[in-house]
Amino acid sequence: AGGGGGGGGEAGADGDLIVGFSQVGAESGWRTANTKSIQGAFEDAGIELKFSDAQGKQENQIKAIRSYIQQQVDVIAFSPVVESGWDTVLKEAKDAGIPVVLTDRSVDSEDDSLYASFLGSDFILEGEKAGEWVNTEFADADKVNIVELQGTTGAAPANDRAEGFRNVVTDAKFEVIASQTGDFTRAGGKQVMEAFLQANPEIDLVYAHNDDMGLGAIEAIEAAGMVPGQDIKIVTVDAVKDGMTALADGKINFIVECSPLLGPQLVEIAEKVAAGEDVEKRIVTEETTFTQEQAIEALPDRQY
Ligand code: GYE
Repeated sequence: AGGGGGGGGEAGADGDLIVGFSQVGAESGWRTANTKSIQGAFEDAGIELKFSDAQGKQENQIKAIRSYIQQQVDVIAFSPVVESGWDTVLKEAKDAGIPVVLTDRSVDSEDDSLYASFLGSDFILEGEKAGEWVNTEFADADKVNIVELQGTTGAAPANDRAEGFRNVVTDAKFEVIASQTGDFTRAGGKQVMEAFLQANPEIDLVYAHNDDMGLGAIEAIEAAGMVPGQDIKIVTVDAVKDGMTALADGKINFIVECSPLLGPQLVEIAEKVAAGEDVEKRIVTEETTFTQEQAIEALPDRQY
């Protein structure tokens, strides 16, 4: 990789290429599957991947990116834990001539020349899909009390899934009576749901920004002597195996898919940008939604 001079853009054969990747952490089933997909894809391609886990901290990601710049890797990829605060370090990468690929989550930088490409889901659309199901499911209801388990504060999927949901759940009969972060973890979802249940006797629906928090909410609802999926309906995002199992069991009512299998596409993008080829600035992941019947059907072949 790199060799002398500009750092990026000088790689020859794949065997030569070095990619540095900074992962968010290991907060959810989704994240574990994402890490596996990325590590597996680079291994299959015979490309050296330097991997670091930021344990949910932006400062750790910034440190990792700076160290990749110093090591003159050919490409830097990362999944930004939060949306804001990246301009300085992205500028450092740009000045060093190292292309950056945003993976899974985006940044809110005004200057899109700071990165080569953004590969990941449309989180606003995911929130809208959850909201459309809610509109249909509660078409005949007079009043619907919703509690929301938000993802990590400041993270693109938390911001956008909240926004998308509110874009379509607009009827006056719907009220989000409580909304708090559960940090995308099962423990966080459980803890916040316990507090929601104590403070609000009438909850009709949980909107959880990921399966793990929905699974935590199920535990809290059951501990309170209620039946998840019946007494309180639950809609989540991701469609990882544990979430799909809960959906098949009727404990979750609907899941919007968010695919973590970004590895093979990331390899392709990294090879192209390292070779100085053009890539699309935005590559959107294709996704579906699941009802209980669809979950039962999909589960046997589910990879993650
Ligand atoms: O939905 C959640 C994970 O950024 C899309 O992060 C990802 C989200 C995913 O912790 O489970």
